[in-house]
Amino acid sequence: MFSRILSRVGLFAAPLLALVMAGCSKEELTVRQSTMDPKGPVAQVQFDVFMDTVWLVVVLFTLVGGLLVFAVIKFRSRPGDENKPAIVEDGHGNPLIEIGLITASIGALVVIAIPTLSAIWYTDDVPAEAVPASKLSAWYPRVEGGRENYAKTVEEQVLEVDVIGKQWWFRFEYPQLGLTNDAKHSVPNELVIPKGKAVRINLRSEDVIHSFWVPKIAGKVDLMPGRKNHMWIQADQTGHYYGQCAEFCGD
Ligand SMILES: [Cu+2]
Repeated sequence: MFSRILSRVGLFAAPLLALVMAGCSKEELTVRQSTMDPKGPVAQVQFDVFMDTVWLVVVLFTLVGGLLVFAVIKFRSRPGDENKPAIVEDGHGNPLIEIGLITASIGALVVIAIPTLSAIWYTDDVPAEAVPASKLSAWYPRVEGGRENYAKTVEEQVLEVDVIGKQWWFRFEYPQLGLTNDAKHSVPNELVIPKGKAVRINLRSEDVIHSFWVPKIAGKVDLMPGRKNHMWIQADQTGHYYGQCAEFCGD
């Protein structure tokens, strides 16, 4: 009996599993824009929250699905059941099970809430522990007595980049380095940051709603007209990371 059920389940499950696994190959994960291939602490923390949730859901799915399969098999109709009354008398159920399920649900929410909330706090702004290594003086070549010698107050700051959303493109400005709003110094579409250093990103829009997104570095954050927004990013490896606006911002 069980082997027949198993073979039937396998008939559907095996191709489905193969299909799912095909989407999980390492090559699929290393495309230009992939949240499954984090290359910095912000993307890593967000990916970890995702995986925490996935594993919890896998456990819940197995429990609930397993109970369902168990009930379907155990309480299936058997030969001779035709003589039994079709409608079973209603009962209140088992209060212990009900309370247990409510408690377990709350427990599952708490288990998800802890990494989620800590990730929200962590990704909000450059964390205190990352600031010492990310000061401008730590990475920007300081030419003694030369014109590149920035004021001490500036060197103590974390590198900030202003990201300005435009329709179909982004403009990047580096105010501390004097690379600001003019045709010569603001940079379209290509953001350059030092490796392994936290960078604070100030987001604003000059037209419509945009969403700044470099999947391997950090999750998307919206740029709202008339509002300031911020995020921080860090790339732990040298390389080119592709991103895009995650809002349709034309027309
Ligand atoms: Cu846009």
